[in-house]
Amino acid sequence: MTTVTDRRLERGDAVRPAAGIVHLGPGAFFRAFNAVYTADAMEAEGGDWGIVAVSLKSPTARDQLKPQDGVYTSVSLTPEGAEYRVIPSIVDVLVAPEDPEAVLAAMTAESTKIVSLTVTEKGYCHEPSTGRLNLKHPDIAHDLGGGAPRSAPGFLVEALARRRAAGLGPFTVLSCDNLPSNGHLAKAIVLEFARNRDADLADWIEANVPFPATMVDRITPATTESDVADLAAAQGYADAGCVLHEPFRQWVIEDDFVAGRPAWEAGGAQFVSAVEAHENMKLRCLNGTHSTLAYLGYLAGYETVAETVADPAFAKLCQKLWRGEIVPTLEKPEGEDLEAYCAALLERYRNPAIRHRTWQIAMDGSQKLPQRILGTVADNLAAGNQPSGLILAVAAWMRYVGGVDEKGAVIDVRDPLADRLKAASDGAADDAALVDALLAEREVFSPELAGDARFRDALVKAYSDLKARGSAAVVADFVA
Ligand code: CS2
Repeated sequence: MTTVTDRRLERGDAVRPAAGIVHLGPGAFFRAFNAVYTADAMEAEGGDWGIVAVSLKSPTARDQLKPQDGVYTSVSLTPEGAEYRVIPSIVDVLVAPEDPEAVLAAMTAESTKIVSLTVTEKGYCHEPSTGRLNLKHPDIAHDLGGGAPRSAPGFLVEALARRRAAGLGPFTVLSCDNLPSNGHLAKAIVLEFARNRDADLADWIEANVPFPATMVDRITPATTESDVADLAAAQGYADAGCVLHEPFRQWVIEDDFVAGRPAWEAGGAQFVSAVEAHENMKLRCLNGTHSTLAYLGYLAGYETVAETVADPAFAKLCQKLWRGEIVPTLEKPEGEDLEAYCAALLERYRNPAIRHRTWQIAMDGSQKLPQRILGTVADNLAAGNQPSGLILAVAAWMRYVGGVDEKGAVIDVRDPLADRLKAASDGAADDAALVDALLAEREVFSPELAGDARFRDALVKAYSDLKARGSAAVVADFVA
């Protein structure tokens, strides 16, 4: 069978751009998002914005992409059918643990103007409840010890230190993860790391390196083997690196770049002076209900988001959360209509062509809950409202991390704190003790929130209710 590379050569567009970006985190989201916008920018305006994609962990992306020259297919799944596009933005793929010096060489190349990141929440090695760098994180402790870096903060600081020593200018650090004020968070973490190494270096970074914040949005489920087979059947070529995603995409970026940037606006990116209101809207409205659907939907036996919201009670749950608990906490971002935004979200969740597993979204809840749900809960409590729906979502997370589903089957819980959370659940004498043990997890819950009796007592009730009656019945009652 021909490959995606042959297909591209047949079309005659074999000239590749030179590299201008190093990207940490070459997973499906990056391929469906950053690399697509960059392809749009280069098609519209040219420029040497080829991307060196770096995996900090596994060789999977390299093994998929290297044999096909970094080229792959982005498949847009509309309810009416699929649209295929070959993306040529990736010019090299590196695996950091195999050769950290090669990664540092790319990051310190004179031509590198931007280092962007999609390393997921846990890649920041921070404490999600406070946003501080976790100095006890094994990779951070290792990197501060001075060996070849392993963590994203470790690579960023080492590369910036070398650029400074060599008299090269800095690069822009562009966080594209679902974290609140992701640019400020990345900056705080990099500075804290640098300060633990060398105060002068930290001052230099603070004065010279921009960390623009971004809001990123495109639903991109993990690619499966059957997706690769479907693409081969539909298009007649093999592509192990393909990605599938919804048609919708939105990228809002603070326009603060030290050495230029691609014309991402050619793909529709919005450049603004402040991103925070956009980020909060997206994190709380989309990711907040995504996580809610993931835990409650998984417990109710639903495999995907589309299946979950096909149950009218779960669709109503989203609407009730948006209207009653989430939107009232938001500042309206410029150019957005919050009601229309939420209505469109439900349509996106309903897209029957997207198989986004509740299990996938349920991953890493300890890293996701604070910015997706707990901040909204705290704002409601401060305003004197009881956010009963979001409390139900937190109780469902507590059920989920206990590791046993409603039929008694084991749940494959993926979370950096999975063992600790399971031990806390297993050691508890009753439901109240279990809730208290999980609330004592300081990486997730702030002392103020954990100590709020309105929250804690409602959680115990919701947890017991879910355990006694099951998620589907509890959700149906809640929206009745
Ligand atoms: C999802 C997100 O996996 C998850 O936790 O909530 O990846 C979501 O699909 C994206 O943020 C959409 O932009």
